[in-house]
Amino acid sequence: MKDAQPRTIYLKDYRAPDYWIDETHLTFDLQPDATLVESRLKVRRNLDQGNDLPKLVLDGVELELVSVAIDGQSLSADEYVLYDESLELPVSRPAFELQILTRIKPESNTSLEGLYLSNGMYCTQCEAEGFRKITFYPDRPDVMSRFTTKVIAPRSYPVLLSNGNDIERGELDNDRHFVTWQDPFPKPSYLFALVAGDLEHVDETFTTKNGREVKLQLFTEPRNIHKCDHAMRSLKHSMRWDEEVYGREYDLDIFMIVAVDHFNMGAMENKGLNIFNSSCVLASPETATDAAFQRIEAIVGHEYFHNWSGNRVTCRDWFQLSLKEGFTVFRDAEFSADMNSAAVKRIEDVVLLRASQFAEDAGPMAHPIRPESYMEISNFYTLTVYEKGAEVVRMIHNIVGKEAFRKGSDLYFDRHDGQAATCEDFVAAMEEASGKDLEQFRNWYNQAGTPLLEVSDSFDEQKSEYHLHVKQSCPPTPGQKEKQPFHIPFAIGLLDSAGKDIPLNAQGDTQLVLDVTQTEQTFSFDGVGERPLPSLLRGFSAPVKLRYDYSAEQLAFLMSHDSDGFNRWDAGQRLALLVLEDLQAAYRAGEQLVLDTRLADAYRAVLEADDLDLAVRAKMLELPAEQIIAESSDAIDAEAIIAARSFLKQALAEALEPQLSNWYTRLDVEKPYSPSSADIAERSLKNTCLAYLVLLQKPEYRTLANKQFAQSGNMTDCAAALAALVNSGDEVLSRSALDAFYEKWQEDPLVFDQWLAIQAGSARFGTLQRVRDLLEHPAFELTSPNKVRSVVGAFAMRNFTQFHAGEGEGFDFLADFVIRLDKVNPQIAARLVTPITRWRKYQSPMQEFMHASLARVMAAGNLSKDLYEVVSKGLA
Ligand code: B3K
Ligand code: ZN
Repeated sequence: MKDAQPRTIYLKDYRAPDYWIDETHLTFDLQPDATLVESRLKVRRNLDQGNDLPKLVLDGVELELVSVAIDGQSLSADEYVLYDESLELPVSRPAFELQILTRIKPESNTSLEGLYLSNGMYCTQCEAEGFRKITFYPDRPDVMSRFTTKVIAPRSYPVLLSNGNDIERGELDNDRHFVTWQDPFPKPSYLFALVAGDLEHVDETFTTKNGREVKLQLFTEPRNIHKCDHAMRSLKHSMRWDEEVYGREYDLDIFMIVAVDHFNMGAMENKGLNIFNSSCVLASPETATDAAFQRIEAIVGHEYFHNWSGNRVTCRDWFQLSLKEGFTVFRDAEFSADMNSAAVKRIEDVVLLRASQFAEDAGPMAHPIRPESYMEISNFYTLTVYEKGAEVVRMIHNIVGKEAFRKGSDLYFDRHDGQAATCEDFVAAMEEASGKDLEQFRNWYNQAGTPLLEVSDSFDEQKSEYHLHVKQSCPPTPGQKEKQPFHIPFAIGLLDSAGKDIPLNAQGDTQLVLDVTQTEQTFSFDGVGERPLPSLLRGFSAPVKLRYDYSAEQLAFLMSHDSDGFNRWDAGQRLALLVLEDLQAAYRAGEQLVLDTRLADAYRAVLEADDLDLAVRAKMLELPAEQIIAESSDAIDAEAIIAARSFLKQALAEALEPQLSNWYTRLDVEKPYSPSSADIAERSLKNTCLAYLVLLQKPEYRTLANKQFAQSGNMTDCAAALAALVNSGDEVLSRSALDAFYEKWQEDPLVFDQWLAIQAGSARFGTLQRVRDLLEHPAFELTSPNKVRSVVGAFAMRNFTQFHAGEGEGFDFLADFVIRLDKVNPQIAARLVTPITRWRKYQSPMQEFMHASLARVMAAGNLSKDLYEVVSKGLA
């Protein structure tokens, strides 16, 4: 176990490494309980750090050291010092060869970091600090080395993979064989990977723009081999897209993807050998939803794009994580936007940001996209580093423009190819290529918290002048009381009374990106003939909260007239939030809740409009999630939020029944499945309508849902119908549909996970008792992050209604579960505990319940470093 109080690491303490490792030669002799790892390192003093020869300190955790030798001379135990998490070696020459033999136990590694077994397959996860669980090494991203890896295993593991190109293979005694891999590109240890198993593969080739033939291989367990097509197609699209949009070409002869069931996150970009959570790569129409198809395309793209933004140019230290993650999320978002509906992609990303990243920014773990300190780096793979990081890159794109952005990215890649770079290097390249001053913009890298833009306006009829007054502020976050003003690109347009865009300058531009740089600023527009209605923060041009005193009528007007598709959707969200606020107030005052007909009229207009694409229409009919409503209030009143939102959903279903049912009937047509955006849009609108209709408690709609459940040939329609039934409140119908689904799909772990998540995530069905029962299901595994996320994640993070029900029983359950999980998988435990660390934002008595549960976790003692950091900051 770890120290009671883990050490905090600071960015300001960064020092370049004392030694470089020019070559790394590894030999793995794989055994479940005793894998031998031999490592031969060519070590060289980093002379920039001095001419002396300090001790060589290597990272190493939970390793058995078998032997260590320098230039062929074995060291005796008194010549080195072995600490809990490091090995200190004497150095007498500036360059030498170091040979270390260690023994590890993959079969008992449930943390899923380092080398472990998943369904009998060996695989690795080294980012961020997993390599130190494989062998002693300077496990830091600025030490880049050329790796050669020999994998030895019994022949019952026919597939043996590592990074780079396969240079030798052969047979050995005792029914064993080996394959040797060589990666010509220097890389940090976090990009190392190894896989060994009884796997099948599908193969394709891709010819790069310069005519290089690349072999593409996707490996899975034999039972899943029919689920690889979509990922393979997505990979080819990604490779082409990166050539066309960023001029980036693939650089090895082979690119491999392996699907594994036990994985802590979505996927990992190991050089030439990406390892994927099977849920993020395997899909067939019968077993995967549209959302899964789109997620796969995005993640395959994301990992592939890392080959340049992450691998060829990597990070100097983990504080720079957003350098590769924020940039790569931006790249994958643009890729998805190009492959599908750009408007829907933007809406989904903003929903994620508002529902979850804003909460992170307002919580006890708030950190800038480049954090200043951490105890456990795994805790900083956050929505802030990833999603807000991507928004920061998007803002640079908005400020410098498309062409200069491309020049800047070319400069960045060329200048830092083969290096470990910093966020500053990225901004400097963008600044140089564009000639724009990004000095103040750098505050986005240093300051945490979500800025607030408070906007008011005035109109001088006589002078035909319109003024926008903008005030920016940012709430204090842990360790940062005062904030400097941000440079905020603020995209706006002005609508006339007919709903048309007003020209804003002599060039006739109808949209401008205003540079908000001061705490208070006024922007003036002349030649404006009538008082306009402003359309603000178009396309969500910056990750900020916007306050402007729109009336319900103005929002309804924007919903049907704004030329910016994103803002049409956003006006609907704002209108719904206004209505929900009034409903919450009425609920608290004990008054009867009544539907605001202005919202019903606006939603009716959405259903009846003839100029709206179906996917955006579906999004416009979705009420803001409870988390978003919560985020917009200063003190969260969970009970009032739940009451208001569920009333509103029901009331809208009643008010819009004819239109909803009309759309459902129009779209309920049999056709072969395709994950094209047009078909996804149709299914999305159809299932949105169904979800409303089943709330009406009418037998005909339940029959519809039942029919769709029984007859649909694709998982999107099947799962949507099941969720509708489970949310309908009809216990008998829900049970029988769930049983039928289970009967059919129990052998497919990915579908079984959906069965778990639909129950644990249901506002009606996912009660605490049901969740407890699911944990007892024979197919539930505590060692599988996918299963844990499907039950406990779905309940605590996505089932606002049931998680907050009662008197904190859900919080206590979460605390107990997290304490238990911490012994198995600390990374996942630390993630799951987050909801109860946000107790300060809640009203009494919810706040006290949450705090008590969180305190119980701390009191359990002996916490992992991961969990300790999150809980201690949550209690501070
Ligand atoms: N780079 C990995 C994340 C690794 C997380 C380690 N705790 C996946 C990705 O962002 O592409
Ligand atoms: Zn990534």
